[in-house]
Amino acid sequence: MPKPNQTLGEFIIENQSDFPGSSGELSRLINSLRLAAKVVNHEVNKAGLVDIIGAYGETNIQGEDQQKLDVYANNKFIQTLTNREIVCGIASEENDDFIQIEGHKGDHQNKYVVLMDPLDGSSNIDVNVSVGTIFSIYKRVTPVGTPVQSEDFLQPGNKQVAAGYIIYGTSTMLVYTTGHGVNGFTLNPALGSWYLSHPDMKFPEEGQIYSINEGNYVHFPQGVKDYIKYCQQEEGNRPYTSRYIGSMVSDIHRNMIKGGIFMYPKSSKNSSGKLRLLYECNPMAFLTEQAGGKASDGFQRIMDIQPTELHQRAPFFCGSRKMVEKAEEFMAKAE
Ligand code: AHM
Ligand code: MG
Repeated sequence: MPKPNQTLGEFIIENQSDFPGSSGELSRLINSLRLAAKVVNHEVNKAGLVDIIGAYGETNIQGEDQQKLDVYANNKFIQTLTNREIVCGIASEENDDFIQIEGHKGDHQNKYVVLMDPLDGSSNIDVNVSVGTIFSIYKRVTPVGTPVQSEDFLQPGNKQVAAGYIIYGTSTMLVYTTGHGVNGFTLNPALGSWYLSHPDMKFPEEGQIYSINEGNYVHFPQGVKDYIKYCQQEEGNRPYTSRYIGSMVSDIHRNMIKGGIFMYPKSSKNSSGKLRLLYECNPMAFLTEQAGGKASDGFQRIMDIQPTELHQRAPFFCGSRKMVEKAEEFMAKAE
């Protein structure tokens, strides 16, 4: 049972049994992520002070402009995990292909792969709105001792051993799960320590917030249009409140605490929506389910989708269980 005021380091030691196999590899991996997160946090906080904001002049493989801090965060997480020889492979939203990490002995001995979106919502940096890092961890499926292959990364979300996000917000938090509930730690920037501030986080079963980019309304499928109208009707605890930051980590973090649904559906412009299954949907789905919520593509459980491509996208409905179920009802009815 988590104790308040515990540091993340203490929490990891006390909850070793939450780490499958308990060889210490996964806890060292989480330790490396929290270290890189502190460095990235420092840089994100400086964004308004130094000339680090603005497009970097590169375009990522999704055809979007990269911001300088995306590149910085991507490099920092990759460097930290590579230098500490803690994983055998990394896939990042910002890289075309996955990276094989052989280790200094060249023997490919590590067993975990990390998939990440190093700085989600980075278009918000210029306007001082919260951004986040999302990570997802799997055990490799190819034999230890050989270089990682694409099948090590193309695993369904239900095979994740851990996932989490860092939210660089009014305060910086690290929220993660190893499949034994969700715990949130807040960074004390003066001390550089993460404190257990949100033990055993739970999505309320039912909420009153819906989060969706309604500017795309005309392009949405009929089921989504009908559900939005339902959210706006005056009946019972409705109309709901609409809240959309455009930074998924922040939108879902708020909904997890207050109760709500986040949606990024497909549209007539984009047949699979926008969000990436491996870097964004799966880790947020694992956290959501571990917090008692539900995550689907409108019809089926996100974590049961078998990925076929690293940068594959998926429609995403995620949040309080009853709200997601209601949205799915509307989707099925409109089929
Ligand atoms: P990014 O990975 O390029 O930052 O895009 C993901 C972000 C999410 O954080 C957010 O929910 C979504 O894009 C917002 O998109 P839109 O502006 O289309 O509503
Ligand atoms: Mg993203």
